Amino acid sequence: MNSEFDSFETRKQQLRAEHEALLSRENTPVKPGNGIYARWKYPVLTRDHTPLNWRYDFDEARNPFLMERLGVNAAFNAGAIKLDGAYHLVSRTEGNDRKSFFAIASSPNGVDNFRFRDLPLVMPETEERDTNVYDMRLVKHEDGWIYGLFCVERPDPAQPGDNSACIAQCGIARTRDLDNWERLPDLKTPSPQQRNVVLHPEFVNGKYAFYTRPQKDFIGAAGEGLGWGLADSVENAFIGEETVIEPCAYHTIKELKNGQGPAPIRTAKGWLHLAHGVRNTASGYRYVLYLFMSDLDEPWRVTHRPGGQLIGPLGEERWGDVLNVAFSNGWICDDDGRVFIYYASCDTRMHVATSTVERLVDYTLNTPEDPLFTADCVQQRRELAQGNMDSGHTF
Ligand code: M1P
Repeated sequence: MNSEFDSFETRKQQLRAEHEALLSRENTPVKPGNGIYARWKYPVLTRDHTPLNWRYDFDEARNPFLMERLGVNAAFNAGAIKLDGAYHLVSRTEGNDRKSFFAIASSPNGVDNFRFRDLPLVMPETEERDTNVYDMRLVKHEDGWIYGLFCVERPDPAQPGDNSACIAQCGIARTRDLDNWERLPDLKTPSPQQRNVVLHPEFVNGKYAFYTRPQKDFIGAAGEGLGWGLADSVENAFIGEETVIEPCAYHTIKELKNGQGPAPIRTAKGWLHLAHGVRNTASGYRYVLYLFMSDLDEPWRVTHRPGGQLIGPLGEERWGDVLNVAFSNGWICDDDGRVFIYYASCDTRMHVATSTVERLVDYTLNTPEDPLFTADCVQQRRELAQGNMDSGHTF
């Protein structure tokens, strides 16, 4: 009878061959797509992309069975930045112990061949230890630093003994090279909890500007929407007044909560924003991605709200640790206007969809706003179909 376990050496060779085949697999765009963006066939990061060295002890004396010693459960919700010609993702990498940590994976072309660095990133802590950190938004600010803003989770001191009671806040760190990070004090805002905080890439009225997400408790947002606030300093960031600029709305994709994705992209027509919207369903929350645009001089003033979702979980993207979730906190805009939208499915893996600034701006300016009433939605669709029929297109 065949043994289910091969020798140490054979298993080692198999593990390495499989890993290399995965890392070097060529990705391809799925055609014809919707014309707004192209999804790419394979996930760009999964737990299996993480280095074997992080998971196995390859010393036969210490690990004679070549067992996985520290498993990795998922690689998702990655921040993104292009630096020195390479596409970098700072992945939320989750160990089998449920703790997330940051790790950088880089690719020469942005769509495949992402390889993690030899070691995970070391994020310095503040005086208050971080139980968990995740969902980094990377932004190259006009002050010259690259900032990483992320969620920091700690137990709620007001509810000792309740293991589900925790507080989410916004951690802030900065770097020049992605290798060495300086941790700054956490952001302070009027909201008791914060998640999905993003730094605007430019000063606004001489101040650091933040997109925030006021929350009433750890899971529940305040139901108001995506917020905005200014801080005099980033070294001791404090927002005194938080204003909702992109509200939640009944019977829309952002009925329950929403949150800024990555930092917005400056375009000739305005700041282009990617966000996630959440609604409740009989099978739990559904997270989808959507676009909106705000004014170049007054980024807090939203000018265009194309109705509905841009990207929702599709096919195998629908399953994973947290079902029905598309989430993005990273995109890259190349000098030639090509946009790489990195999105995670179901808190499990990372995908890429590619587009251009021109296409996304066209979509944002020309997609009608959600009219909020079904009869008006029917009217929008009838006008589209009628226009086609009038010009002889009878598909
Ligand atoms: O599980 C889905 C997402 O839930 C949270 O997002 P939000 O704060 O908008 O509800 C985050 O924990 C995010 O990481 C996660 O993907």
